[in-house]
Amino acid sequence: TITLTIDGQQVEVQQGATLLEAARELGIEIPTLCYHPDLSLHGSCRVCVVEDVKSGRLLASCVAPVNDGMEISTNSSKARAARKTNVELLLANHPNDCLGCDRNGTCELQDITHDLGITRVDFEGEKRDLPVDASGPSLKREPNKCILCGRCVRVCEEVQGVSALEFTERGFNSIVSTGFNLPQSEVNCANCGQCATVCPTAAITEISEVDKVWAALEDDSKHVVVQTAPSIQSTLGEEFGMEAGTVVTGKMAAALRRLGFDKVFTTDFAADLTIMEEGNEFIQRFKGNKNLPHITSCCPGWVKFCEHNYPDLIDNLSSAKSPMSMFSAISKSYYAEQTDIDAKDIYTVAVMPCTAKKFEKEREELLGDTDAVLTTRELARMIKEMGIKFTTLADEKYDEMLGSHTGAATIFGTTGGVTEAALRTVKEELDGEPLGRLGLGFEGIQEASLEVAGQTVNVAIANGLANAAKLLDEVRAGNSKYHFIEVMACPNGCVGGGGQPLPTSKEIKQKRALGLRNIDESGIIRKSHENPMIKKLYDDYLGEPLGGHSHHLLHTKYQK
Ligand code: HC1
Ligand code: SF4
Repeated sequence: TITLTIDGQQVEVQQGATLLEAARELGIEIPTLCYHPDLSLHGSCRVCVVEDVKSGRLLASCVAPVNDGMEISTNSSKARAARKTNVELLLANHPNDCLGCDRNGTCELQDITHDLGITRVDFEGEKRDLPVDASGPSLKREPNKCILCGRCVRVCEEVQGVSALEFTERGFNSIVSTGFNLPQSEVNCANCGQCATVCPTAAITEISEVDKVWAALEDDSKHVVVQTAPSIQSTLGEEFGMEAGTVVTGKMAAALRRLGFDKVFTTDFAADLTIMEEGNEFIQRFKGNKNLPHITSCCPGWVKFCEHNYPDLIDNLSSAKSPMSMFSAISKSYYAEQTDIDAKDIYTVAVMPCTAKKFEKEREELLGDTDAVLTTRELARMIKEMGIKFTTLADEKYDEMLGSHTGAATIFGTTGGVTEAALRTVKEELDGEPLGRLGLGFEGIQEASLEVAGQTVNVAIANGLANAAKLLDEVRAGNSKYHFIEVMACPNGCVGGGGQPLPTSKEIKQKRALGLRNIDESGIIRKSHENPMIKKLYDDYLGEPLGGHSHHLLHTKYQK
Protein backbone atom coordinates (compact mmCIF):
# COMPACT_ATOMS: atom_id res chain seq x y z
CA THR A 1 0.00 0.00 0.00
CA ILE A 2 0.89 3.65 -0.44
CA THR A 3 0.58 6.33 2.22
CA LEU A 4 0.10 9.96 1.24
CA THR A 5 -1.36 13.17 2.62
CA ILE A 6 -4.26 14.98 1.03
CA ASP A 7 -5.36 18.34 2.42
CA GLY A 8 -3.47 17.53 5.61
CA GLN A 9 -5.13 14.14 6.15
CA GLN A 10 -3.22 10.90 5.81
CA VAL A 11 -4.63 8.11 3.70
CA GLU A 12 -3.49 4.62 2.81
CA VAL A 13 -4.47 3.23 -0.59
CA GLN A 14 -3.48 0.44 -2.95
CA GLN A 15 -0.60 1.03 -5.32
CA GLY A 16 -1.96 2.03 -8.72
CA ALA A 17 -4.85 4.02 -7.25
CA THR A 18 -5.36 7.51 -8.60
CA LEU A 19 -5.29 10.72 -6.59
CA LEU A 20 -9.01 11.11 -7.24
CA GLU A 21 -9.70 7.70 -5.72
CA ALA A 22 -7.50 8.46 -2.73
CA ALA A 23 -9.28 11.77 -2.15
CA ARG A 24 -12.69 10.13 -2.36
CA GLU A 25 -11.50 7.61 0.19
CA LEU A 26 -11.19 10.59 2.56
CA GLY A 27 -14.56 11.97 1.53
CA ILE A 28 -12.91 14.86 -0.35
CA GLU A 29 -14.83 15.68 -3.53
CA ILE A 30 -12.82 16.91 -6.49
CA PRO A 31 -14.90 18.15 -9.45
CA THR A 32 -14.57 16.13 -12.65
CA LEU A 33 -15.92 16.30 -16.18
CA CYS A 34 -14.25 13.88 -18.56
CA TYR A 35 -13.96 11.25 -15.82
CA HIS A 36 -16.70 8.63 -15.58
CA PRO A 37 -16.56 5.72 -13.12
CA ASP A 38 -17.72 3.15 -15.71
CA LEU A 39 -15.27 4.21 -18.42
CA SER A 40 -11.54 4.21 -19.11
CA LEU A 41 -9.51 7.21 -17.97
CA HIS A 42 -9.06 10.17 -20.27
CA GLY A 43 -7.53 13.06 -18.28
CA SER A 44 -8.23 15.67 -20.93
CA CYS A 45 -10.47 18.31 -19.31
CA ARG A 46 -8.14 19.02 -16.38
CA VAL A 47 -11.03 20.17 -14.24
CA CYS A 48 -9.84 17.78 -11.55
CA VAL A 49 -6.37 19.31 -11.14
CA VAL A 50 -4.76 19.24 -7.71
CA GLU A 51 -1.38 20.58 -6.55
CA ASP A 52 1.56 18.41 -5.63
CA VAL A 53 2.75 20.60 -2.74
CA LYS A 54 6.42 19.55 -2.83
CA SER A 55 6.99 20.19 -6.53
CA GLY A 56 4.28 22.79 -7.05
CA ARG A 57 3.12 20.85 -10.10
CA LEU A 58 -0.51 20.56 -11.06
CA LEU A 59 -1.74 17.03 -11.67
CA ALA A 60 -4.96 15.78 -13.25
CA SER A 61 -6.15 13.74 -10.28
CA CYS A 62 -8.33 11.33 -12.28
CA VAL A 63 -5.28 9.89 -14.03
CA ALA A 64 -2.33 10.74 -11.76
CA PRO A 65 -1.22 7.72 -9.70
CA VAL A 66 -0.51 7.96 -5.98
CA ASN A 67 3.08 7.91 -4.78
CA ASP A 68 4.41 7.18 -1.30
CA GLY A 69 4.86 10.29 0.81
CA MET A 70 3.05 12.60 -1.59
CA GLU A 71 1.55 15.78 -0.20
CA ILE A 72 -1.44 16.92 -2.19
CA SER A 73 -3.57 20.00 -1.91
CA THR A 74 -6.89 19.75 -3.72
CA ASN A 75 -7.81 23.33 -2.95
CA SER A 76 -4.61 25.43 -3.02
CA SER A 77 -5.13 28.78 -4.68
CA LYS A 78 -3.05 27.54 -7.61
CA ALA A 79 -5.25 24.45 -8.07
CA ARG A 80 -8.46 26.42 -7.77
CA ALA A 81 -7.30 29.07 -10.21
CA ALA A 82 -6.26 26.46 -12.75
CA ARG A 83 -9.54 24.60 -12.40
CA LYS A 84 -11.48 27.80 -12.92
CA THR A 85 -9.44 28.73 -15.97
CA ASN A 86 -10.00 25.31 -17.48
CA VAL A 87 -13.76 25.60 -17.03
CA GLU A 88 -13.75 29.18 -18.30
CA LEU A 89 -11.97 28.04 -21.44
CA LEU A 90 -14.73 25.49 -22.01
CA LEU A 91 -17.35 28.18 -21.45
CA ALA A 92 -15.63 30.61 -23.79
CA ASN A 93 -16.80 28.71 -26.83
CA HIS A 94 -19.89 27.09 -25.37
CA PRO A 95 -23.29 28.44 -26.46
CA ASN A 96 -24.96 30.66 -23.89
CA ASP A 97 -28.46 29.26 -24.17
CA CYS A 98 -28.84 27.49 -20.84
CA LEU A 99 -32.40 28.73 -20.37
CA GLY A 100 -33.77 26.88 -23.36
CA CYS A 101 -31.43 23.90 -23.15
CA ASP A 102 -32.64 20.31 -22.71
CA ARG A 103 -30.16 19.75 -19.93
CA ASN A 104 -30.88 22.96 -18.00
CA GLY A 105 -30.83 21.69 -14.43
CA THR A 106 -29.01 18.42 -15.14
CA CYS A 107 -25.97 19.80 -16.98
CA GLU A 108 -22.65 18.98 -15.34
CA LEU A 109 -20.91 21.96 -16.94
CA GLN A 110 -23.57 24.24 -15.49
CA ASP A 111 -23.17 22.66 -12.04
CA ILE A 112 -19.39 22.98 -12.06
CA THR A 113 -19.60 26.58 -13.24
CA HIS A 114 -21.86 27.31 -10.32
CA ASP A 115 -19.85 25.32 -7.80
CA LEU A 116 -16.59 27.00 -8.77
CA GLY A 117 -18.18 30.39 -8.36
CA ILE A 118 -17.68 31.41 -11.97
CA THR A 119 -19.98 34.33 -12.58
CA ARG A 120 -18.55 35.70 -15.80
CA VAL A 121 -16.23 34.48 -18.49
CA ASP A 122 -13.26 36.70 -19.21
CA PHE A 123 -12.19 34.96 -22.40
CA GLU A 124 -14.21 35.65 -25.46
CA GLY A 125 -13.58 32.54 -27.51
CA GLU A 126 -14.61 31.93 -31.06
CA LYS A 127 -18.02 30.20 -30.99
CA ARG A 128 -18.36 27.21 -33.23
CA ASP A 129 -21.16 27.01 -35.71
CA LEU A 130 -21.44 23.33 -36.49
CA PRO A 131 -24.61 21.75 -37.89
CA VAL A 132 -26.96 19.81 -35.63
CA ASP A 133 -27.43 16.16 -36.60
CA ALA A 134 -31.08 15.34 -36.06
CA SER A 135 -31.20 12.77 -38.83
CA GLY A 136 -32.93 10.60 -36.26
CA PRO A 137 -34.92 8.70 -35.39
CA SER A 138 -33.61 8.52 -31.83
CA LEU A 139 -30.84 10.97 -31.07
CA LYS A 140 -29.85 14.52 -31.78
CA ARG A 141 -26.21 15.60 -31.74
CA GLU A 142 -25.34 19.25 -31.22
CA PRO A 143 -21.55 19.51 -31.59
CA ASN A 144 -21.57 23.18 -30.53
CA LYS A 145 -22.48 22.00 -27.03
CA CYS A 146 -19.78 19.32 -26.98
CA ILE A 147 -16.91 19.88 -24.55
CA LEU A 148 -14.82 17.03 -26.01
CA CYS A 149 -14.79 15.01 -22.79
CA GLY A 150 -14.99 11.84 -24.89
CA ARG A 151 -17.42 10.05 -22.57
CA CYS A 152 -19.77 9.25 -25.46
CA VAL A 153 -16.91 7.93 -27.57
CA ARG A 154 -15.74 5.69 -24.72
CA VAL A 155 -19.15 4.33 -23.70
CA CYS A 156 -19.97 3.49 -27.30
CA GLU A 157 -16.69 1.65 -27.78
CA GLU A 158 -16.04 0.15 -24.36
CA VAL A 159 -19.49 -0.68 -23.01
CA GLN A 160 -21.44 -1.10 -26.23
CA GLY A 161 -18.72 -2.39 -28.54
CA VAL A 162 -20.22 -0.31 -31.35
CA SER A 163 -17.68 2.52 -31.91
CA ALA A 164 -20.11 4.67 -33.85
CA LEU A 165 -18.51 7.87 -32.53
CA GLU A 166 -14.93 9.12 -32.78
CA PHE A 167 -12.78 12.22 -32.44
CA THR A 168 -12.05 13.81 -35.78
CA GLU A 169 -10.00 16.86 -36.83
CA ARG A 170 -7.41 18.47 -34.57
CA GLY A 171 -6.90 21.37 -32.18
CA PHE A 172 -9.66 23.96 -32.17
CA ASN A 173 -11.45 22.08 -34.96
CA SER A 174 -11.52 18.86 -32.99
CA ILE A 175 -15.05 17.39 -32.82
CA VAL A 176 -16.82 14.19 -31.96
CA SER A 177 -18.46 12.75 -34.99
CA THR A 178 -19.51 9.57 -36.69
CA GLY A 179 -17.11 7.94 -39.14
CA PHE A 180 -16.86 10.04 -42.35
CA ASN A 181 -19.16 12.52 -40.55
CA LEU A 182 -22.18 10.62 -41.83
CA PRO A 183 -25.61 11.32 -40.34
CA GLN A 184 -26.02 9.21 -37.21
CA SER A 185 -29.03 7.49 -38.76
CA GLU A 186 -26.78 6.07 -41.48
CA VAL A 187 -24.09 4.47 -39.34
CA ASN A 188 -23.99 1.34 -37.22
CA CYS A 189 -25.36 3.20 -34.15
CA ALA A 190 -27.74 1.00 -32.14
CA ASN A 191 -29.77 4.04 -30.96
CA CYS A 192 -29.31 2.86 -27.37
CA GLY A 193 -28.73 6.40 -26.06
CA GLN A 194 -25.94 5.43 -23.68
CA CYS A 195 -23.95 8.28 -25.22
CA ALA A 196 -26.71 10.68 -24.15
CA THR A 197 -26.72 9.15 -20.67
CA VAL A 198 -23.03 9.82 -20.09
CA CYS A 199 -22.89 13.18 -21.91
CA PRO A 200 -22.37 15.90 -19.28
CA THR A 201 -24.07 18.56 -21.45
CA ALA A 202 -26.79 18.56 -24.10
CA ALA A 203 -24.45 17.63 -26.93
CA ILE A 204 -26.40 14.37 -27.30
CA THR A 205 -30.08 14.15 -26.38
CA GLU A 206 -33.17 12.29 -27.53
CA ILE A 207 -35.20 13.61 -30.44
CA SER A 208 -38.26 14.98 -28.72
CA GLU A 209 -41.75 13.92 -29.73
CA VAL A 210 -43.43 16.02 -27.05
CA ASP A 211 -44.96 18.48 -29.56
CA LYS A 212 -46.42 15.64 -31.61
CA VAL A 213 -48.06 14.17 -28.52
CA TRP A 214 -49.50 17.55 -27.42
CA ALA A 215 -50.96 17.92 -30.91
CA ALA A 216 -52.58 14.47 -30.74
CA LEU A 217 -53.99 15.21 -27.29
CA GLU A 218 -55.54 18.42 -28.58
CA ASP A 219 -57.04 16.74 -31.65
CA ASP A 220 -60.65 15.81 -30.85
CA SER A 221 -60.83 13.31 -33.69
CA LYS A 222 -58.14 11.17 -32.06
CA HIS A 223 -58.61 8.60 -29.32
CA VAL A 224 -55.21 8.78 -27.62
CA VAL A 225 -54.10 5.79 -25.57
CA VAL A 226 -50.88 5.62 -23.61
CA GLN A 227 -48.79 2.64 -22.52
CA THR A 228 -45.95 2.90 -20.03
CA ALA A 229 -42.96 0.54 -20.04
CA PRO A 230 -42.39 -1.61 -16.95
CA SER A 231 -39.39 0.30 -15.67
CA ILE A 232 -41.01 3.75 -15.70
CA GLN A 233 -42.86 2.79 -12.51
CA SER A 234 -39.67 2.94 -10.47
CA THR A 235 -37.84 5.76 -12.28
CA LEU A 236 -40.26 8.57 -13.13
CA GLY A 237 -40.32 9.81 -9.53
CA GLU A 238 -36.65 10.83 -9.78
CA GLU A 239 -37.66 13.62 -12.14
CA PHE A 240 -39.68 15.08 -9.29
CA GLY A 241 -37.02 14.76 -6.62
CA MET A 242 -38.13 11.37 -5.31
CA GLU A 243 -35.65 8.66 -4.34
CA ALA A 244 -34.65 6.27 -7.16
CA GLY A 245 -36.68 3.07 -6.95
CA THR A 246 -39.76 4.71 -5.43
CA VAL A 247 -42.77 2.99 -7.00
CA VAL A 248 -44.95 5.69 -8.58
CA THR A 249 -47.34 3.57 -10.65
CA GLY A 250 -50.44 5.21 -9.14
CA LYS A 251 -49.17 8.79 -9.39
CA MET A 252 -48.07 8.14 -12.96
CA ALA A 253 -51.53 6.90 -13.93
CA ALA A 254 -53.07 9.99 -12.31
CA ALA A 255 -50.67 12.34 -14.09
CA LEU A 256 -51.29 10.70 -17.47
CA ARG A 257 -55.03 11.17 -17.04
CA ARG A 258 -54.52 14.84 -16.22
CA LEU A 259 -52.44 15.23 -19.37
CA GLY A 260 -55.57 14.21 -21.26
CA PHE A 261 -54.91 10.66 -22.44
CA ASP A 262 -58.20 8.93 -23.18
CA LYS A 263 -57.01 5.62 -21.77
CA VAL A 264 -54.09 4.91 -19.49
CA PHE A 265 -52.69 1.44 -20.09
CA THR A 266 -49.44 -0.39 -19.49
CA THR A 267 -46.83 -2.08 -21.64
CA ASP A 268 -46.73 -4.67 -18.85
CA PHE A 269 -49.97 -6.12 -20.23
CA ALA A 270 -48.19 -6.78 -23.50
CA ALA A 271 -45.08 -8.06 -21.73
CA ASP A 272 -47.34 -10.83 -20.41
CA LEU A 273 -48.55 -11.38 -23.95
CA THR A 274 -44.95 -11.54 -25.18
CA ILE A 275 -44.24 -14.24 -22.62
CA MET A 276 -47.21 -16.27 -23.88
CA GLU A 277 -45.97 -16.06 -27.47
CA GLU A 278 -42.23 -16.18 -26.89
CA GLY A 279 -42.46 -18.80 -24.15
CA ASN A 280 -44.33 -21.12 -26.49
CA GLU A 281 -41.98 -20.30 -29.33
CA PHE A 282 -39.07 -21.34 -27.11
CA ILE A 283 -40.84 -24.58 -26.13
CA GLN A 284 -41.32 -25.40 -29.81
CA ARG A 285 -37.69 -24.71 -30.63
CA PHE A 286 -36.42 -26.58 -27.58
CA LYS A 287 -38.51 -29.66 -28.33
CA GLY A 288 -37.59 -29.59 -32.02
CA ASN A 289 -33.96 -28.59 -31.33
CA LYS A 290 -34.33 -25.85 -33.89
CA ASN A 291 -32.84 -22.30 -33.99
CA LEU A 292 -31.21 -22.68 -30.59
CA PRO A 293 -30.12 -20.76 -28.69
CA HIS A 294 -33.36 -18.85 -28.70
CA ILE A 295 -32.43 -15.17 -28.33
CA THR A 296 -34.80 -12.48 -27.07
CA SER A 297 -35.64 -9.62 -29.41
CA CYS A 298 -37.67 -7.18 -27.31
CA CYS A 299 -34.75 -4.73 -27.11
CA PRO A 300 -34.52 -2.68 -30.32
CA GLY A 301 -30.94 -1.54 -29.71
CA TRP A 302 -29.92 -5.14 -29.48
CA VAL A 303 -31.85 -6.11 -32.63
CA LYS A 304 -30.07 -3.40 -34.60
CA PHE A 305 -26.68 -4.45 -33.23
CA CYS A 306 -27.47 -8.03 -34.20
CA GLU A 307 -28.44 -7.02 -37.73
CA HIS A 308 -25.14 -5.17 -38.18
CA ASN A 309 -22.82 -7.59 -36.48
CA TYR A 310 -24.45 -11.02 -36.37
CA PRO A 311 -26.74 -11.20 -39.41
CA ASP A 312 -26.00 -14.92 -39.53
CA LEU A 313 -27.81 -15.33 -36.18
CA ILE A 314 -31.03 -13.48 -37.06
CA ASP A 315 -32.96 -16.75 -37.22
CA ASN A 316 -32.11 -17.31 -33.57
CA LEU A 317 -33.95 -14.14 -32.57
CA SER A 318 -37.46 -14.61 -31.28
CA SER A 319 -40.00 -13.65 -33.92
CA ALA A 320 -42.23 -12.19 -31.19
CA LYS A 321 -42.61 -8.43 -31.48
CA SER A 322 -41.53 -6.43 -28.44
CA PRO A 323 -44.13 -5.73 -25.77
CA MET A 324 -44.33 -2.14 -26.99
CA SER A 325 -45.15 -3.14 -30.54
CA MET A 326 -47.48 -5.95 -29.45
CA PHE A 327 -49.37 -3.50 -27.27
CA SER A 328 -49.74 -1.05 -30.13
CA ALA A 329 -50.92 -3.76 -32.53
CA ILE A 330 -53.51 -4.95 -30.02
CA SER A 331 -54.66 -1.38 -29.35
CA LYS A 332 -55.51 -0.99 -33.03
CA SER A 333 -57.18 -4.37 -33.46
CA TYR A 334 -58.71 -6.09 -30.43
CA TYR A 335 -59.16 -2.89 -28.42
CA ALA A 336 -60.61 -1.04 -31.43
CA GLU A 337 -63.04 -3.87 -32.02
CA GLN A 338 -64.09 -4.16 -28.37
CA THR A 339 -64.69 -0.43 -28.02
CA ASP A 340 -66.08 0.14 -31.47
CA ILE A 341 -63.56 2.86 -32.20
CA ASP A 342 -62.19 3.05 -35.73
CA ALA A 343 -58.57 1.85 -35.60
CA LYS A 344 -57.46 4.76 -37.76
CA ASP A 345 -58.60 7.19 -35.05
CA ILE A 346 -56.57 5.46 -32.35
CA TYR A 347 -53.27 7.17 -31.59
CA THR A 348 -50.91 5.09 -29.47
CA VAL A 349 -48.23 6.75 -27.37
CA ALA A 350 -45.55 4.67 -25.64
CA VAL A 351 -43.60 5.98 -22.68
CA MET A 352 -40.28 4.18 -22.76
CA PRO A 353 -37.00 4.36 -20.84
CA CYS A 354 -35.36 4.02 -24.19
CA THR A 355 -34.26 6.06 -27.19
CA ALA A 356 -34.05 3.00 -29.46
CA LYS A 357 -37.81 2.51 -29.12
CA LYS A 358 -38.14 5.65 -31.27
CA PHE A 359 -36.20 3.75 -33.90
CA GLU A 360 -38.24 0.56 -33.38
CA LYS A 361 -41.50 2.32 -34.17
CA GLU A 362 -40.03 3.61 -37.46
CA ARG A 363 -38.82 0.19 -38.62
CA GLU A 364 -40.43 -0.91 -41.84
CA GLU A 365 -41.62 -4.16 -40.22
CA LEU A 366 -43.36 -2.34 -37.36
CA LEU A 367 -44.40 0.93 -38.92
CA GLY A 368 -47.95 1.91 -38.01
CA ASP A 369 -48.07 0.04 -34.72
CA THR A 370 -46.89 2.85 -32.41
CA ASP A 371 -47.50 6.53 -33.21
CA ALA A 372 -45.17 8.28 -30.77
CA VAL A 373 -42.51 7.30 -28.24
CA LEU A 374 -41.69 9.51 -25.27
CA THR A 375 -38.75 8.86 -23.00
CA THR A 376 -39.17 9.00 -19.22
CA ARG A 377 -37.57 12.44 -19.38
CA GLU A 378 -39.96 13.70 -22.05
CA LEU A 379 -43.00 12.55 -20.07
CA ALA A 380 -41.66 14.38 -17.02
CA ARG A 381 -41.31 17.56 -19.10
CA MET A 382 -44.96 17.32 -20.13
CA ILE A 383 -46.08 16.81 -16.54
CA LYS A 384 -44.05 19.83 -15.43
CA GLU A 385 -45.35 21.94 -18.31
CA MET A 386 -48.91 21.20 -17.16
CA GLY A 387 -48.03 22.36 -13.67
CA ILE A 388 -49.04 19.04 -12.16
CA LYS A 389 -47.71 18.55 -8.64
CA PHE A 390 -46.60 14.98 -9.18
CA THR A 391 -45.48 14.13 -5.66
CA THR A 392 -48.82 14.98 -4.08
CA LEU A 393 -51.08 13.24 -6.63
CA ALA A 394 -53.39 10.61 -5.19
CA ASP A 395 -52.82 7.15 -6.66
CA GLU A 396 -55.03 6.06 -9.53
CA LYS A 397 -55.26 2.79 -11.43
CA TYR A 398 -54.67 1.82 -15.03
CA ASP A 399 -57.78 1.53 -17.18
CA GLU A 400 -59.40 -1.86 -17.67
CA MET A 401 -58.66 -4.26 -20.52
CA LEU A 402 -55.08 -3.39 -21.49
CA GLY A 403 -54.17 -2.31 -17.99
CA SER A 404 -53.99 -5.66 -16.24
CA HIS A 405 -50.48 -6.93 -15.56
CA THR A 406 -48.32 -9.26 -13.47
CA GLY A 407 -45.07 -9.21 -11.55
CA ALA A 408 -43.49 -11.20 -14.36
CA ALA A 409 -44.12 -8.30 -16.72
CA THR A 410 -42.80 -5.73 -14.26
CA ILE A 411 -39.40 -7.37 -13.94
CA PHE A 412 -38.86 -7.10 -17.71
CA GLY A 413 -37.41 -3.72 -16.84
CA THR A 414 -34.33 -5.11 -15.13
CA THR A 415 -31.62 -7.44 -16.41
CA GLY A 416 -32.66 -11.10 -16.22
CA GLY A 417 -36.32 -10.21 -15.85
CA VAL A 418 -37.45 -11.40 -19.26
CA THR A 419 -35.73 -14.74 -18.70
CA GLU A 420 -37.27 -15.21 -15.29
CA ALA A 421 -40.71 -14.22 -16.55
CA ALA A 422 -40.45 -16.61 -19.50
CA LEU A 423 -39.22 -19.50 -17.38
CA ARG A 424 -42.04 -19.04 -14.84
CA THR A 425 -44.46 -19.83 -17.66
CA VAL A 426 -42.36 -22.41 -19.54
CA LYS A 427 -41.62 -24.44 -16.41
CA GLU A 428 -45.28 -24.56 -15.39
CA GLU A 429 -46.48 -25.35 -18.84
CA LEU A 430 -44.06 -28.27 -19.27
CA ASP A 431 -43.69 -29.59 -15.74
CA GLY A 432 -46.82 -28.35 -14.01
CA GLU A 433 -44.74 -26.97 -11.17
CA PRO A 434 -43.46 -23.51 -10.28
CA LEU A 435 -40.02 -22.23 -11.13
CA GLY A 436 -37.55 -22.24 -8.24
CA ARG A 437 -35.16 -19.40 -7.54
CA LEU A 438 -32.84 -18.51 -10.39
CA GLY A 439 -30.62 -16.43 -8.13
CA LEU A 440 -29.92 -13.79 -10.77
CA GLY A 441 -27.94 -10.69 -9.88
CA PHE A 442 -26.94 -7.54 -11.65
CA GLU A 443 -23.72 -8.40 -13.49
CA GLY A 444 -23.12 -7.85 -17.19
CA ILE A 445 -23.19 -11.55 -18.04
CA GLN A 446 -25.00 -14.14 -15.94
CA GLU A 447 -25.99 -17.73 -16.39
CA ALA A 448 -28.27 -20.28 -14.81
CA SER A 449 -29.32 -23.88 -15.43
CA LEU A 450 -32.55 -25.62 -14.60
CA GLU A 451 -34.32 -28.89 -15.23
CA VAL A 452 -37.33 -28.70 -17.49
CA ALA A 453 -39.18 -31.73 -18.86
CA GLY A 454 -36.34 -33.99 -17.74
CA GLN A 455 -33.75 -32.01 -19.64
CA THR A 456 -31.29 -29.32 -18.62
CA VAL A 457 -31.97 -25.84 -19.94
CA ASN A 458 -28.99 -23.49 -19.88
CA VAL A 459 -29.78 -19.80 -19.94
CA ALA A 460 -27.54 -16.77 -20.24
CA ILE A 461 -28.24 -13.09 -19.80
CA ALA A 462 -26.24 -10.20 -21.17
CA ASN A 463 -26.70 -6.49 -20.61
CA GLY A 464 -24.52 -4.00 -22.44
CA LEU A 465 -23.82 -4.78 -26.09
CA ALA A 466 -20.12 -5.55 -25.62
CA ASN A 467 -21.21 -8.29 -23.20
CA ALA A 468 -23.78 -9.56 -25.68
CA ALA A 469 -21.05 -9.82 -28.29
CA LYS A 470 -19.08 -12.17 -26.04
CA LEU A 471 -22.02 -14.60 -25.84
CA LEU A 472 -22.79 -14.26 -29.54
CA ASP A 473 -19.20 -14.94 -30.54
CA GLU A 474 -19.47 -18.27 -28.72
CA VAL A 475 -22.70 -19.09 -30.51
CA ARG A 476 -21.15 -18.26 -33.83
CA ALA A 477 -18.10 -20.38 -33.05
CA GLY A 478 -20.38 -23.30 -32.22
CA ASN A 479 -19.23 -23.67 -28.62
CA SER A 480 -22.14 -22.10 -26.76
CA LYS A 481 -23.93 -24.29 -24.26
CA TYR A 482 -26.96 -22.06 -23.96
CA HIS A 483 -30.53 -22.74 -25.06
CA PHE A 484 -31.96 -19.33 -24.17
CA ILE A 485 -30.17 -15.99 -24.25
CA GLU A 486 -31.58 -12.67 -23.08
CA VAL A 487 -29.95 -9.52 -24.35
CA MET A 488 -30.63 -5.97 -23.25
CA ALA A 489 -28.52 -3.27 -24.90
CA CYS A 490 -28.28 -1.03 -21.87
CA PRO A 491 -26.13 -1.83 -18.85
CA ASN A 492 -28.40 -3.36 -16.17
CA GLY A 493 -31.36 -3.54 -18.56
CA CYS A 494 -34.13 -0.97 -19.12
CA VAL A 495 -33.60 0.60 -15.68
CA GLY A 496 -30.38 1.85 -17.28
CA GLY A 497 -32.09 2.91 -20.51
CA GLY A 498 -30.90 5.85 -22.57
CA GLY A 499 -34.14 7.75 -21.88
CA GLN A 500 -34.14 7.45 -18.10
CA PRO A 501 -33.76 10.35 -15.65
CA LEU A 502 -30.32 11.91 -15.25
CA PRO A 503 -27.96 11.69 -13.57
CA THR A 504 -27.66 7.97 -13.18
CA SER A 505 -25.16 5.56 -11.67
CA LYS A 506 -24.83 1.89 -10.75
CA GLU A 507 -26.32 2.59 -7.32
CA ILE A 508 -29.27 4.45 -8.79
CA LYS A 509 -29.94 1.65 -11.29
CA GLN A 510 -29.85 -0.93 -8.53
CA LYS A 511 -32.42 1.01 -6.56
CA ARG A 512 -34.62 1.23 -9.65
CA ALA A 513 -34.33 -2.54 -10.14
CA LEU A 514 -35.18 -3.15 -6.50
CA GLY A 515 -38.31 -1.04 -6.96
CA LEU A 516 -39.42 -3.36 -9.77
CA ARG A 517 -38.59 -6.46 -7.73
CA ASN A 518 -40.66 -5.00 -4.88
CA ILE A 519 -43.69 -4.68 -7.17
CA ASP A 520 -43.22 -8.32 -8.22
CA GLU A 521 -43.15 -9.37 -4.59
CA SER A 522 -46.00 -7.13 -3.46
CA GLY A 523 -48.64 -9.82 -3.63
CA ILE A 524 -49.86 -9.27 -7.20
CA ILE A 525 -50.21 -12.13 -9.69
CA ARG A 526 -46.68 -13.16 -10.62
CA LYS A 527 -47.09 -15.30 -13.74
CA SER A 528 -47.96 -14.03 -17.20
CA HIS A 529 -50.24 -16.97 -18.02
CA GLU A 530 -52.36 -16.12 -14.98
CA ASN A 531 -53.10 -12.55 -16.13
CA PRO A 532 -56.92 -12.66 -16.42
CA MET A 533 -57.11 -10.18 -19.27
CA ILE A 534 -54.52 -12.11 -21.24
CA LYS A 535 -56.64 -15.24 -20.84
CA LYS A 536 -59.65 -13.26 -22.03
CA LEU A 537 -57.71 -11.90 -25.01
CA TYR A 538 -56.90 -15.45 -26.15
CA ASP A 539 -60.46 -16.67 -25.47
CA ASP A 540 -62.18 -13.77 -27.21
CA TYR A 541 -59.85 -13.00 -30.00
CA LEU A 542 -56.47 -14.63 -30.54
CA GLY A 543 -57.30 -18.27 -30.01
CA GLU A 544 -54.00 -19.75 -28.92
CA PRO A 545 -50.36 -18.65 -28.69
CA LEU A 546 -48.59 -18.96 -32.04
CA GLY A 547 -51.95 -19.37 -33.77
CA GLY A 548 -52.70 -17.74 -37.11
CA HIS A 549 -54.13 -14.59 -35.62
CA SER A 550 -51.19 -14.15 -33.24
CA HIS A 551 -48.74 -14.82 -36.00
CA HIS A 552 -50.16 -12.04 -38.12
CA LEU A 553 -50.46 -9.44 -35.35
CA LEU A 554 -47.74 -10.24 -32.86
CA HIS A 555 -44.79 -11.65 -34.76
CA THR A 556 -42.34 -10.20 -37.25
CA LYS A 557 -39.23 -11.07 -39.17
CA TYR A 558 -35.95 -9.14 -39.20
CA GLN A 559 -33.69 -8.65 -42.22
CA LYS A 560 -30.31 -10.29 -42.67
FE1 HC1 B 1 -38.14 -2.29 -21.74
FE2 HC1 B 1 -39.64 -4.02 -22.83
S1 HC1 B 1 -38.62 -4.29 -20.83
S2 HC1 B 1 -37.64 -3.36 -23.72
O1 HC1 B 1 -36.64 -2.42 -21.17
O2 HC1 B 1 -39.38 -5.84 -23.36
O3 HC1 B 1 -37.82 0.13 -23.34
O4 HC1 B 1 -38.94 -0.91 -19.20
O5 HC1 B 1 -40.94 -1.48 -22.32
O6 HC1 B 1 -41.12 -3.33 -25.39
O7 HC1 B 1 -42.25 -4.67 -21.50
C1 HC1 B 1 -37.90 -0.71 -22.60
C2 HC1 B 1 -38.60 -1.36 -20.13
C3 HC1 B 1 -40.02 -2.21 -22.29
C4 HC1 B 1 -40.59 -3.62 -24.41
C5 HC1 B 1 -41.31 -4.44 -22.03
FE1 SF4 C 1 -23.11 4.43 -29.57
FE2 SF4 C 1 -25.47 3.83 -28.48
FE3 SF4 C 1 -24.75 6.38 -28.77
FE4 SF4 C 1 -25.33 4.91 -30.92
S1 SF4 C 1 -26.74 5.49 -29.30
S2 SF4 C 1 -23.61 6.31 -30.71
S3 SF4 C 1 -24.57 2.91 -30.28
S4 SF4 C 1 -23.74 4.84 -27.47
